[in-house]
Parts: sequence; structure tokens; C-alpha cells
Amino acid sequence: MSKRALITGITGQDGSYLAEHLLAEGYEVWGLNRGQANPRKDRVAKLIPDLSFVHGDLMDQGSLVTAVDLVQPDEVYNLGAVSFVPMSWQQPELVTEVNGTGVLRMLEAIRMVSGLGKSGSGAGGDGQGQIRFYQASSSEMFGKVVESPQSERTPFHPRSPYGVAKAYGHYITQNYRESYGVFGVSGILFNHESPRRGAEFVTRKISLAVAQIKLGLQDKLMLGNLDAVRDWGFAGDYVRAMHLMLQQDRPGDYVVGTGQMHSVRDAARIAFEAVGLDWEEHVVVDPALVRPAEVETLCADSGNARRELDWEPEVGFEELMRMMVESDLQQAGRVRDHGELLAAASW
Ligand code: NDP
Ligand code: GDR
Repeated sequence: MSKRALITGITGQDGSYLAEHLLAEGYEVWGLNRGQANPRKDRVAKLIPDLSFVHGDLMDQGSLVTAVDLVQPDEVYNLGAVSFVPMSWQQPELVTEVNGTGVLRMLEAIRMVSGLGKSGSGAGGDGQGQIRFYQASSSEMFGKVVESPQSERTPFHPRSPYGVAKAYGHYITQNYRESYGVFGVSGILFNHESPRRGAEFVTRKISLAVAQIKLGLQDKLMLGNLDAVRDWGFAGDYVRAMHLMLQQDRPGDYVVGTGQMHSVRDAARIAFEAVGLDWEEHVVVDPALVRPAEVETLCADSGNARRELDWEPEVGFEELMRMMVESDLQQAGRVRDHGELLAAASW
């Protein structure tokens, strides 16, 4: 019998790649879809016709219990979140509720449906629960880093309400593992991008602008801190690591990244060069886009994932940026020639 997976965040970048990967592995895949007539649900349903959907929201405990009970999944991947870091200064309470308490709600749903910890005492086993749980932890938890590269042993010092909420989600996953025997793992994933990345994140903002500038639809690109350094990889590579984490004999936490560092300036240079343009003629720094507390630099030590999961990234940073520019050039061409809205044309 095929395994069944439930994915929260199905309408996001990672949800779509993970669903494709799991379907290719022979899984039955369900996505948790929230809200009324969510247009992003239609988009992912069109892209991946074999998906099934169940209604629910990480803000609503009852809906999660109902969804887990209905789907009876072997594996739950909790990718749902407000994932744009600056949103967490604008709406810190919402972000804490979804990204932090939302993890607790999903763990409670799994605990209730599995009947774990019914007596009030722990289940005793470490990771013996039948429903396996993946939590989307983040390198943002490292924040103001005390060592580089960062591994599973590096202390957290989050720099945004987003990072603080993710740290809560990380610890509560560990706690349910230790207290109730939930097979819960956290992937501490570093930035990963793709042509399906949201337009507000810096790599996609750059690739979209480069495409429009190349086609004469735009002239300038406003950016914030050009010196920020990230370890950027390809989302399609990272969802493989998520799946591998849930196939291990025992649950654990894994750092996932490439170990390569690039600045925002590098990203802009590579993207503009891909279409024969000079980034310095188009990029303008807007101080309003600089964050109140910046994460200056991040770099992953993924040694454990490489050794224990046998995981390796396949797409390098330059190839990734060129892939995104190429995809956006095609879309921008369609916009110019057929009047499609670029956001609507997006995957
Ligand atoms: P996206 O922003 O592309 O997708 C976020 C998803 O979360 C959407 O499907 C959205 O659905 C859903 N969501 C938002 N609020 C709720 C809610 N209240 N209840 C249920 N679902 C909700 O993110 P990514 O795919 O890039 O990231 C996936 C996860 O990985 C996130 O948790 C993110 O924080 C984390 N992460 C991402 C990294 C990256 O570089 N991409 C790195 C490290 C961690 P809707 O359509 O309904 O809004
Ligand atoms: P990040 O990604 O905050 O690392 O979170 P983002 O692409 O938004 O920022 C990366 C770095 O680029 C700098 N930057 C800009 N960022 C944006 N968005 N727009 C700009 O104009 C701009 N100019 C410079 C930022 O200051 C920052 O230093 C992503 C999300 O996917 C999180 O959900 C995830 O947890 C982390 O990656 C790991």
C-alpha cells in the first residue's frame, strides 16, 4: 500500500516541489488548504493534478485534528508559515501564532489522533509515534551568528519575530519527541530558491526585475542591504532532504545548505550578467528596505545531512540564478506579447 503524506503550505514554493517529489516516490499526497477560494490552491492544483486537498488552518486547532483524522497520514510535513521575514516586524503576533503556536497545534493534532500520551505521562519511546512529523525550521534561528559555518550544535540568536517563532517551533518539536514519542524532526534549512519563489524574496525580486529590464518594461531595481550574505540553494534539492529525514530509523534535526556564501550584490551581478547587462547601471539602494535587525551572514555546515541522509545539493548558485532569470524572461515575454499579468503568469 502506498504511503500517505499531508503537507501544510501546499500552495507555497516548497509545498509544490515536495508534493511532486512524494508523488514520484509513489505517495498519496494531500495538501492542507486554507481560506476561501484561495487562488494559489487553483494554481498548484493545475500544476499537480494528482494532489488531494483538505481544508484547515494552522490558526485553528479543530481544523487540524479533523484534517489529520480524515487523511490518516503516515507523514506530516509542516511547511505552512508566514515566511517573509519583514512581515514579522509588521505583524509579530500573527507570525508568532502561525509559525510558532501553529506548530504546537499540529503536534497536538498528531498526538490526539495517534492517541499518544493519553495517560498524561510520556509515551516513553523516543520517536515511536506512527505519524512522522517534519517541521520546517530555519537558519533565521541562528540570526546573529556566533560561529561559522552553522551546524546543529550552533546556539540560536534570532534577530526577528519570525526567527523567534521558528525557534519555538523547533523546540516544541523536540519536546513532543521527548515527551510523547512523536517521530518529529526539524530540518534547519538555509535559504532555498527557484522559479516558484515568492516575488518578495530577494533572489526572485532580482530575477523578475532583470527580465523586465531586459525587455524594456522597467529600468531600475530598488534593493536594501547589498552586503547581506546567504547560503542559497535550489528548493528542488532541499525537499529531497525533508523526505530523507523522515525515512531514518530515529528522529533527529538536520542542517541543510550548500556551504557556499554569496552576497546580495553577487546575486544581482550574476543575474544581470546572464542577460548581458551591468547591474550597477540599474540597482539603486533604498534605505527603507534595510531591516531593523539584519542577519548579516549565514553559511551551513551540512555534514550530518551529507553523512546520515546521503544528501547532496545538485544545483549551484550561479546555475540557480540563471534558471530563475531564464524562467522570468519567458514569463515577461508572455506578459509583453499577450498582456498576461506577471504575478498570474508565475508558475
Ligand atoms: P511560502 O511563503 O512559499 O509558502 C508558505 C505557505 O504557508 C503557503 O502555502 C501559505 O498558504 C501557507 N500558510 C500561511 N499561513 C498559513 C496558515 N495560517 N495556515 C496554514 N498554512 C498557512 O514558503 P516556502 O515554501 O518558501 O517555505 C516553506 C516553509 O519553510 C515555511 O515554513 C518557511 O518558513 C520555511 N523555510 C523556508 C526557507 C526558504 O528559503 N524557502 C528556508 C527555511 C525555512 P496560503 O496560500 O494559504 O497563504
Ligand atoms: P530571508 O530572505 O530574509 O533570508 O528569509 P530574503 O530573500 O527576504 O532576504 C535575504 C537577504 O537579502 C537582503 N535584501 C533584501 N531582501 C528582500 N526581500 N528584498 C530586498 O529588496 C532586499 N535587499 C537586500 C535582506 O536584508 C536579507 O539579508 C528567507 C525566507 O524564505 C525565510 O522564510 C527563511 O526562513 C529564510 O530565508 C532562511
